[in-house]
Amino acid sequence: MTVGEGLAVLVAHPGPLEDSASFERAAGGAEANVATVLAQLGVETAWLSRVGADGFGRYLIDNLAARGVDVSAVTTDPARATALYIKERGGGSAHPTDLAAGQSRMLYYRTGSAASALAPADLAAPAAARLLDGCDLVHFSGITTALSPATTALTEAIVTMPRRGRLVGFDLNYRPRLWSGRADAAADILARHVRAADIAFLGADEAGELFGVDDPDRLRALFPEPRTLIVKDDARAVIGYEGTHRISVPALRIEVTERIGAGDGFAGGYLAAMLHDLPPAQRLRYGHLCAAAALTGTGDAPVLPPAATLAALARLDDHAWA
Ligand code: KDG
Repeated sequence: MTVGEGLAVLVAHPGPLEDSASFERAAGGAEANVATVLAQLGVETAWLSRVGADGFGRYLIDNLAARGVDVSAVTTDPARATALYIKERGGGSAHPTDLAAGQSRMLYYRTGSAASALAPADLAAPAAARLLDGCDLVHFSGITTALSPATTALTEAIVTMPRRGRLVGFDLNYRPRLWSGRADAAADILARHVRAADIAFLGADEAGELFGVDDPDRLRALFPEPRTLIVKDDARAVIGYEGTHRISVPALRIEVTERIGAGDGFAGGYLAAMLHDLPPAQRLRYGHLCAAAALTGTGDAPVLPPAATLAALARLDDHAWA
């Protein structure tokens, strides 16, 4: 199960917003994206969230359900709106812009959204409790933690509630803008979540910004607790620490269309391979491949190649990947 906010995404055609006359609608939100990757990779997956009683909320529910995600624990809140963000993309404009081709900017319209009211009680609601009972993994990210004091309480509850054999996956996803007014608390709270997780994903750059450490081995020394710590040094490699074992798989060299969603692709690919009991190197390769699927499209949630193609690519040995 993944827990977090879904957002309607309006992807602007390349160029600054003043030049964008039309927008393509897509579904986003870190944990929703991870859920779609897991479901595409054959993992029975549910998404726990809240949406508004509006067209974007219905769109998100339908979009995830169509990709095989169980949405029975999504609540509709008539008093709040579904979150929205606009993805402004660089390139393709005669006007001066600070965004180069391939770069993008996120403009959030999510303050007070339906999902920002997610709270510990949502875990105890009948549909959620039933799903939690039988699930092997609960995954969320630091975006959910950052949305509001209620969502911080929710993620604290996820990491502290009795596990009953369930694993907890946590992706740091540090978004400074979401912590405004509580910036001082971010490092403490998110470090606690990393330590409490069974599988934690950190971007070296965001870890550097938040914890002042970006070197993978130093990050492992700082966070020895999670059985699995994954440090993504994006352009170069991803380093996975499994207990005392360290494994590094080089990044793929690909032509990037747009970067948002790559981390979710990675987390979903890694977690699916882990839940399918594949060996550690293949888990990291699945992560890279699913991230590549996100990097080569304009949406946030990747559309994956057929399972057999992914499996063959993930089985290629280190020599082929280097
Ligand atoms: O990781 C992708 C997400 O960044 C995107 O879908 C939207 O949840 C989002 C965020 O806050 O960045």
